[in-house]
Amino acid sequence: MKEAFPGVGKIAYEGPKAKNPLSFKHYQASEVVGGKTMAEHLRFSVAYWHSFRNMNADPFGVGTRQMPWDDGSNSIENAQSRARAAFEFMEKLGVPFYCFHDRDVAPEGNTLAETNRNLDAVVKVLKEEQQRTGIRPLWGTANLFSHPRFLHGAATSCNTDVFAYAAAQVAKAMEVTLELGGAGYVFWGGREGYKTLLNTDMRREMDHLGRFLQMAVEYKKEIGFAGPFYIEPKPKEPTKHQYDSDAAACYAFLQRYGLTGDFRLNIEANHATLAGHTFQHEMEYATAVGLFGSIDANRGDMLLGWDTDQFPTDLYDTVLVMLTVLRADGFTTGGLNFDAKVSRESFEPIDLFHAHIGGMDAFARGLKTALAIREDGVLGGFLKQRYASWDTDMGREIESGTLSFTRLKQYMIEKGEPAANASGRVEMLENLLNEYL
Ligand code: XUL
Ligand code: CO
Repeated sequence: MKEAFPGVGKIAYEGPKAKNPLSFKHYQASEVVGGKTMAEHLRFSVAYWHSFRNMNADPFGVGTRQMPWDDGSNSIENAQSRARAAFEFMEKLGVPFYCFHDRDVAPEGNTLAETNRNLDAVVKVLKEEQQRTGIRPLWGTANLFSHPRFLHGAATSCNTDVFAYAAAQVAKAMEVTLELGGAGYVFWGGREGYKTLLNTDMRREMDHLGRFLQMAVEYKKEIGFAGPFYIEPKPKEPTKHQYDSDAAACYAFLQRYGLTGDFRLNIEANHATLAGHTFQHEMEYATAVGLFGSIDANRGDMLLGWDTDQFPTDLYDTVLVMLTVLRADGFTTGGLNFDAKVSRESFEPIDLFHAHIGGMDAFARGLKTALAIREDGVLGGFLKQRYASWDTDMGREIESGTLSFTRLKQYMIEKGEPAANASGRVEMLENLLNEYL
């Protein structure tokens, strides 16, 4: 097969002073930092949908991207050569993982049976390419939102047949993810939400989604898929209110339906900001409640209120997030998936390399900076000192649940006033962080 990216070789690490834009300045896969290689720390993944299916059309114009390997048809042959182009790209870039929806990789047929056959035909090529390169899925997922049948949602549809179709589709997507050796499986609630409560029974829809996910867990055990399930929180878009709106809403939902043992969260930067949180807040919350799993790495635009899915280049963000990832002891089955698209103006195949190289270097710098901050111990020391009163007998007794209101009342009546507060030193700490960038 003709090369999809002729003239581009394997992207090499050339160091921070290199002028070659097609080189890594900071990411060196084999370099050991903080006890692990950078590849092991960061576990980069390419998103098949944005990099190989998204032509970058917008409401005002058609797609602009050049994809010379793609004939634009819905044929199996085209899907197969697209898969080969994707693997050529990922191999040259040097990432160990990719993520995909079932409908990204193979075309939909006239019936579910035909669609499943199409998927099998492309999975055969994905498998060959995986064997050739060693690249495998970080996670698979099902597209339960593009086809008009899902216009009222999938598991939360008012139509039981659509619920059944979604179940059948997820079962197949899980089988395929297992066959490809995927490390995990994602549920992003595509249209699991609503536009207006005038036509929506919220309680019933949430119960249906809960039951859907319980059935998915049962099926996972039935087929022997050992990897974790992830829910990917997002507050809005495509629906006005999505049920999985943020990490806290997902935690409540998972607890209500008895699913916390089988699910973790896939935190996406741009979804966090749409929810009115920071990327780090969502990461920190997921970590605090024991649900941190994986990351969809991207960023939004401060001035735009939708999911712009831009490549992550903000070092401040990558440092803060890597501090949380390190505090969580790093990824296990998860990783950093670039759920990001090149700009509509960046339409040439080579732009896909520039975008990913920038994202990988930004996270490599985030990792190294976060490690340096931890090594110096200044932030850690400050935190320890700030909570020092909790490391006393009284603090420990409150934390372990042995102190009551009665005793605390007695204690404070005797003491009269709490010990003086210390400054939070917000600006000093912000200045300190800037010293490391
Ligand atoms: C949508 C989104 C999805 C999920 C996978 O905003 O992030 O692409 O990552 O379905
Ligand atoms: Co995502």
